Amino acid sequence: MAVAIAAVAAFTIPVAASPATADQQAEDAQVQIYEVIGTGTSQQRTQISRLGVDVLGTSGTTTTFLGRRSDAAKARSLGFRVEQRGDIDRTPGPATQAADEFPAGDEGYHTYAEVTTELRNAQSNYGSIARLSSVGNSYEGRALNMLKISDNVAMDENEPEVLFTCNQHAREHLTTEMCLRIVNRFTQGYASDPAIKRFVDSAEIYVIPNVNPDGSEYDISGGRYKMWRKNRQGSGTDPNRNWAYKWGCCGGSSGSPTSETYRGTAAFSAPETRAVSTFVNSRKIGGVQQIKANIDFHTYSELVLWPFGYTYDATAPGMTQAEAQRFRTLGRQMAATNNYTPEQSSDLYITDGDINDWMWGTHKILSFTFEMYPRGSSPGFYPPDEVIVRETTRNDKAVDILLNAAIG
Ligand code: 0X9
Ligand code: CA
Ligand code: CA
Ligand code: CA
Ligand code: ZN
Repeated sequence: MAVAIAAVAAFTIPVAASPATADQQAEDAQVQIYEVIGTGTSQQRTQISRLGVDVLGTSGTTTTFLGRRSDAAKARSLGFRVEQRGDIDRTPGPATQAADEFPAGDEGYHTYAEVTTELRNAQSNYGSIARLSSVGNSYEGRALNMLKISDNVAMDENEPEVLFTCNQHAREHLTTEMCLRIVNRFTQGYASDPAIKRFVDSAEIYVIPNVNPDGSEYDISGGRYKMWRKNRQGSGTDPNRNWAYKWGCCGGSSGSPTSETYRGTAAFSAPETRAVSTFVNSRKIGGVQQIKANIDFHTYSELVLWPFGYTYDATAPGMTQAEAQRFRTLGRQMAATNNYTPEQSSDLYITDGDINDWMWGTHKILSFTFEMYPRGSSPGFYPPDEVIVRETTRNDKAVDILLNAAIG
């Protein structure tokens, strides 16, 4: 109903209605955190995400979103109980300058410059197994760093390849730390740990710690967090709605540039997803995709998710029953090691244009999304840096399971 009224109003000569005070107007425009109770099913969560609001996470039967008062009203008119949790400052800033550090107390997180330094150090300390490159540039021109880890790293050997991607979403900083954990574990452990050595010798491991460096730098610029999700192209494209497989097909993304799930003007209109996809395409050699498996790390909700996200169906064109079973088995095995919840990604909510659907749908890459710590909305996207070690090592075994699946 609210939609119909708004549409009519657009064609009506504006009437001097009871003027809203500046305070009221400011309050209506203010983006706030809301919790929707009674969203225990994927259909219910899809109803919420289709409002075009910024779904922050879900836990049990509660879904947390960032939106305006009118969004909360829409959710209520769908029959949900909605509670307001707090305000958030989303004042847009100028194009992103390099951030010196994370906000006070969280310096243990790595800025883009600090990540770059870590990767350079990995290459210089472990040059025979670690090699730094870039798959392209972000919208604002930052190199999209990639570290390859393997024996004979300068050579393209006939070994199964595995890709770890992090930080598609700007504010999901814990994921960048996850990629750095993978880098450090497989380089520093090589000489002393036979299990690590076996992985590095028998696979080619690619790690991209910052798929969306403009967004993550923007999110921490000025010394306080901004709850930024998208890239920094115009009003921002959601990278995880911009992948080309069934892009925009199914009501799992938005065509409105200001939406937090804006899919962009076309598939791969975002330079970041375009660059990563071009790299993945380039790994198809003699008709055989070399990359066998991928984890794309996100926060939060403690989930292990697999495709397809565009449909509730477990099987679909390009996903046989046996393939769906493989995802389920592997997903459950990994989840048993980190105590996350395993499910098909559409069990969370429908998306179209996400990375897993493209990786699997286009290349048959076993592609998972991990939604990391925390399980519920506190501390949300900004856990203190004290948890980094615990919450990244928590995924060591799951990472090894994926590597074993790729090595076969
Ligand atoms: O919405 C997303 O892109 C991911 N969640 S997040 O809170 N990190 O933004 C989940 C994508 C997984 N795919 C589906 N749920 N279909
Ligand atoms: Ca730091
Ligand atoms: Ca090798
Ligand atoms: Ca190879
Ligand atoms: Zn995310």
